[in-house]
Amino acid sequence: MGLIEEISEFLQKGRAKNVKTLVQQALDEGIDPKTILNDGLLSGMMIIGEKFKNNEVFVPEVLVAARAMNAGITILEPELVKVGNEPIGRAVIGTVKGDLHDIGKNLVTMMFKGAGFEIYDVGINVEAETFIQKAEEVNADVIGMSALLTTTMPNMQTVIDMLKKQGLRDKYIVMVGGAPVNESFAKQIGADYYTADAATAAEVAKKAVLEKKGIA
Ligand code: B1M
Repeated sequence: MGLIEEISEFLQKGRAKNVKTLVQQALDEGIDPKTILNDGLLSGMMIIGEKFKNNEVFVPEVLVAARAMNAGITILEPELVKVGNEPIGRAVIGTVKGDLHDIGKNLVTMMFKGAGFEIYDVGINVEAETFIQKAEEVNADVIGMSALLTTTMPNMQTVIDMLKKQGLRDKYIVMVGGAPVNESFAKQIGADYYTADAATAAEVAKKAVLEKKGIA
């Protein structure tokens, strides 16, 4: 079994220590951090997600796999986050109210850091007011929201509606993402951008901020 496959296997078993060790070993062997992330960690988590859906594994197994995923990401972070000198903008990022999933949100945070953003991670289960208050407090350019449940996706709209009510909608670039979210939902709720993955989110955010500031 190859190293990347082993990382995926250990992640599925929730063996955080092994995942950490093997991710470090893969980096030491010169394997591209993005390959480790996509083909090792994320592919392992996809398999767990599929098994969860089919009732082959349950919440405790998913939870330990998620811990192993976060452990692996911690080792990868310095490699994925190669920050430039000048912050290109500020972003407030969180998972919407009612939603406790944080792995995708953490990846988005990391990729934004890598793209040169100053990040304000407001965490999980975030009230609409909190996104807005934080954005106002730090003079953010971007509000990024993640949702993993069909039941929590509408809470993204709550934030956008609240921004409109407060006359703040045009002040911020609003970005949404997460497994159940898609382009048409993003349009429907009036978000500026939807992206399917964290790396693209960071690229799109950078371009949008530079355009808004008239730099690009
Ligand atoms: Co949950 N869960 N979960 N879960 N869980 C899902 C989401 C589910 C699809 C599983 C399934 O049935 N197949 C399902 C949702 C069904 C639905 O709504 N249609 C589900 C369910 C039902 C639940 C519970 C209700 C289960 C229960 O209690 N009975 C419960 C809800 C708790 C709550 O939030 N209130 C629950 C709980 C949990 C755990 C706590 C056990 C754990 C979370 C641990 C944690 O996050 N620390 C967990 C996990 C791990 C999953 C799965 C297996 C994996 C999610 C994940 O981390 N994926 C998931 C199955 C799946 O998604 N296939 C599932 C890896 C992560 C990198 O992907 O977050 O999608 P993701 O991020 C991607 C992109 O979406 C994008 O970038 C990333 C890739 O680069 N992205 C953005 C994300 N945010 C973005 C924002 C952007 C742009 C891109 O711009 C701002």
